[in-house]
Amino acid sequence: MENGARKLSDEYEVTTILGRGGFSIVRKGIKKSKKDCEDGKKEVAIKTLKRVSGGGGGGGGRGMARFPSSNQVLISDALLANEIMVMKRVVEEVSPHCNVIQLHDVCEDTTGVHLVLELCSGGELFDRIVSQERYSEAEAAKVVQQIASGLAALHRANVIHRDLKPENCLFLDKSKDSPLKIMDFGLSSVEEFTDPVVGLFGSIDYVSPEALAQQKITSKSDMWALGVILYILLSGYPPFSAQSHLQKQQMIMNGNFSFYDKTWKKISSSAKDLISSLLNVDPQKRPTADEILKHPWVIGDSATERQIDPEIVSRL
Ligand code: PIT
Repeated sequence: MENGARKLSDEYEVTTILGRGGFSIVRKGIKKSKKDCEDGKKEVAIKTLKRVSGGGGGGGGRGMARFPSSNQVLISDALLANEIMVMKRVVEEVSPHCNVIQLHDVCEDTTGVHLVLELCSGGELFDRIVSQERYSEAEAAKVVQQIASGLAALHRANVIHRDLKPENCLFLDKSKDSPLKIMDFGLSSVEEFTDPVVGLFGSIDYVSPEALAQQKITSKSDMWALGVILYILLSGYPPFSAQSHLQKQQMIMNGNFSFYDKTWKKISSSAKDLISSLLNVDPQKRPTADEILKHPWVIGDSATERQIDPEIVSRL
């Protein structure tokens, strides 16, 4: 990755919109120069983070501000700097890792910062599973293996993702064996640089009990989120669901989930053991990403080739 304040339009032709996040826009881009990116491709994804002019960023919460005249969401310098710091850390200490999105370049102009990223065009995790004809425990295990592998690399570099969810897991391309990539480090933190006692971040479905209790967030909080993802992958519904937000929070804090539903009768006990270990309210008792990679179900010893009920897939 090169540094410096070069103009985005000098280097890339920006084309279609790929997605809009809460505070950013992601568009497709094509590299203008003859030189390809490190991965030999010309197509990239460009995530643009707009800066709040004058800094400060009050009004929108968490450093965000929404100007009434435009519907543009702007980001404060602090959050922007955090995302860039995390991405740079990932570049220096993690990349290239096949399960973590690559950052190719950073361009800056008066409007904000543009992160030039690896283009993932294979779709989000759940969308892909829904469109598959065959889906088995073994395939779910392959997904868990890839997420755990990406997380292990991030955690080794002391990066905590903090917003791990299916929407942040993209397939590189549409091929059958496409790797799955963890992306969106907008809420991430580098363990030794950030106050570990950080308020409520991320989506409620995947948030850990310690985050709800405003306790220390560690890499184990990402492992909780992986447990939630795995529960949904095998059942089609989330482990903690309730009428009200408050009830849901209580269930999460008590680790109150079950395998009572008939859906779970057909699932291997090894998979259920793995979920139970990840959804342990005590972060210290949860396995690390490296430990997950050695788990018999993830390795493929006990994940069956048996088909998962199409009814489950239809709920994803
Ligand atoms: C793609 C395609 C797409 C979105 C992205 C990449 C976004 C990636 C991303 C976003 C972040 C971040 C790192 C990577 O910190 O639809 O290829 O906020």
